[in-house]
Amino acid sequence: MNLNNVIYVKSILNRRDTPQLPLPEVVILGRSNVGKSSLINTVLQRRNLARTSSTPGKTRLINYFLIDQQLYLVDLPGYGYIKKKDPLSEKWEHLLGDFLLKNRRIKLVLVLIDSRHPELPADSYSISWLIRNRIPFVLVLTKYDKLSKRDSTLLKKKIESVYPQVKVIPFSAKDRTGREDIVDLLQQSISCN
Ligand SMILES: Nc1nc2c(ncn2[C@@H]2O[C@H](COP(=O)(O)OP(=O)(O)O)[C@@H](O)[C@H]2O)c(=O)[nH]1
Ligand SMILES: [Mg+2]
Repeated sequence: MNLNNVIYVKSILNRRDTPQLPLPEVVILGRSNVGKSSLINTVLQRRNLARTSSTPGKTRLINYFLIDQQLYLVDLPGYGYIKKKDPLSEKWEHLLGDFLLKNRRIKLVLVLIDSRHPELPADSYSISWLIRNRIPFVLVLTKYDKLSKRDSTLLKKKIESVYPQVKVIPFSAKDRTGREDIVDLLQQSISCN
């Protein structure tokens, strides 16, 4: 799969408007500002691909990118925009949950967690929700460059002990730590149909 061959497809509000092609999907989930757009741009080596589709007003939308006519990379709305006060609201479950549960083409969810705030209730909630619903996911620790060497090692160990069965990928859009790991996951997700 050629990661340089990528196009922005569309932004949708409703699951019914998902693109027509029956391709596998890798979905990106996380709070607003956690680094979703930056991850997409870093992994696909495009400076402004993700931002183009997340201009103000489009933040509640589900953004679709098509890689080499083979895989959709899907940028979900950040939790913060769905409900500001209570991320554990029924609304989250309704909007994102509906999308995640009823979309059988999802191969993997990348759950983005800010390395500096690894224990936010909203993130723990999403993780237990994914486990409960048996949706495959990995944890991506974003902004890893912001931690000291010591803190980053401690954090990775800690996350791995809290979620022993889960793959954990330290990631930085700044120094591109973890990019190759995510590229590998994208490649794998098209080969295991
Ligand atoms: N230092 C650093 N900053 C980052 C990283 N990823 C994102 N940011 C910054 O965090 C802010 C939010 O990133 P963005 O990708 O827009 O988050 P989104 O709302 O989840 O799409 C921006 O100011 C980014 O420049 C990273 O890996 N390292
Ligand atoms: Mg964004």
